[in-house]
Amino acid sequence: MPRIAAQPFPFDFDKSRTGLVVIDMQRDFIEPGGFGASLGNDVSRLQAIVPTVKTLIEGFRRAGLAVVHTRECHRPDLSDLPPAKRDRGNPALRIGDPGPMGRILVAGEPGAEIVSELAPLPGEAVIDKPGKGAFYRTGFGDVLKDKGLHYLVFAGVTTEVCVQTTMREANDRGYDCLLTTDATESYFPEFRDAAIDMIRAQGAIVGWTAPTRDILEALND
Ligand code: TIU
Repeated sequence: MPRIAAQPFPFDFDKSRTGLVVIDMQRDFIEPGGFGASLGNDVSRLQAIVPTVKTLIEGFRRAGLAVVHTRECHRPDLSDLPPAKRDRGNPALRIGDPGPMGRILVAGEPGAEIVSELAPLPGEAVIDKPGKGAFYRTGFGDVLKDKGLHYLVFAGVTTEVCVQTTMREANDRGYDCLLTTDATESYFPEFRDAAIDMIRAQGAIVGWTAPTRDILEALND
C-alpha cells in the first residue's frame, strides 16, 4: 500500500480509492470585488496558493485519480439562501447583490466560477453547495460513492471554514481524510495553522496533514 509521510503518523492509502477534493477555489473568494473581499478580507493571501493547488491537481490527473471541485454558491432566486446567512453582519455587498464580478456568490455569475488556472476538466465533478460543508444539500456523497472513493485529499479555501467543515463531515461519514498544508489558505494565517493543528491532534481526530510534495511523491510510488 502506498504511504504518505503525513502527520501525526503515516497515511496508508489504496490508490484506486483515492481522490482530490478542491474546495471553493472561486473568483468570489480569491479575486478583489467578490464575496471574500466584501467581508473585509485581504484576498491576496488566497491568490498566493493557486500555483500550489495547480501542481497538486495536475499530479492527481497525471496519476489517473479523480479530482472533484466544489463551489459555494446559491441559486439565482436565492431560494437556498437562509436569511440568517444573507443578513448577518455588515458586509460591503450581500449575497445576491450585484458586484464587479456579477451577483455575489450566485451560480452562473463570473464570481462563482473557479479561477481560470484551476478550471475543471470535462468529466471532473463540480459540486455546487449552498453551505460551508460539501455534503449539505448536494450530491457530493453520491459522487464519492459512484467513484468508489474512500481516501480523500483536501485542498482549497478557506482552511477553517469550508475545508474544515467538509473534512469533518467526511470524517463522520467514515472517509479517511488528509489536508494538504500548503494548498489551503485562510484570510487569517493563525486560523489556518490552528485548523491544521486541530485536525491532526488527538491521533488524527479529523484526519492527517501533509505538504503537496510528499503527497505527489507517494502518488508516483
Ligand atoms: N469567509 C470564509 O472564510 N469562507 C467562506 O465563507 N467560505 C469558504 O470557506 N469557502
